[in-house]
Amino acid sequence: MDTIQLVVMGCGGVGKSALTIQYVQQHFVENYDPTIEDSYRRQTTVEGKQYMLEILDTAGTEQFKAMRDLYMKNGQGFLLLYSVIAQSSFNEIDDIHSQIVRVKDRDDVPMVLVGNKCDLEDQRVIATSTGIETAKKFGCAFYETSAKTRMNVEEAFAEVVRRVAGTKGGKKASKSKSGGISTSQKKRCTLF
Ligand SMILES: Nc1nc2c(ncn2[C@@H]2O[C@H](COP(=O)(O)OP(=O)(O)O)[C@@H](O)[C@H]2O)c(=O)[nH]1
Ligand SMILES: [Mg+2]
Repeated sequence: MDTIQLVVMGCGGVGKSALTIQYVQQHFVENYDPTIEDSYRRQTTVEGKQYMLEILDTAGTEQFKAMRDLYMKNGQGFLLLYSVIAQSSFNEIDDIHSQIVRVKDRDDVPMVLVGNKCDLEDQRVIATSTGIETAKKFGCAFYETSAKTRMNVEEAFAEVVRRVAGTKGGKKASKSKSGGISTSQKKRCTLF
């Protein structure tokens, strides 16, 4: 079975740990130590093939830039998280994206842009269209998720795995699913 290394990145408090734990252990953590950086394993099947995922939930606690560069070098697929209720977390995304592209030294790194906490619709400050535009600019996929309700959690991880697998097989990473938030998903989100 192939192993795929995924890295979950984004500002403190955006829900990196909650999203990772929801994906791996199927429950929502209200309070998770923000300084814990850990990696998780989960098996998954994408397009009929099994993969072992090793998911690094980053915490921004690395003392040296070199450590950050190292996990970016080792990472094969990236989830770039912001919170739809925190403008500052969205402002950081450009920097994180450029750092990944610089370290990987290629601009087709398998990546998914994720706007998390979309269950908190009444507190939203980042419009869905803003997320879609940014994902288009990066040439990556886009999902709005909720680590709380589990909305789009499986979908976001599956998409990044598909992109890594596509690259591995020598095929061009599929971009057909980029910006892939449908109106129905959006509607489902506003229900909460
Ligand atoms: N309502 C809601 N709260 C969330 C969501 N994701 C994370 N949180 C909460 O936001 C806070 C920070 O989450 P955490 O996973 O620790 O963020 P991290 O620093 O990026 O790892 C915690 O209190 C979580 O319970 C979400 O999708 N919806
Ligand atoms: Mg965390």
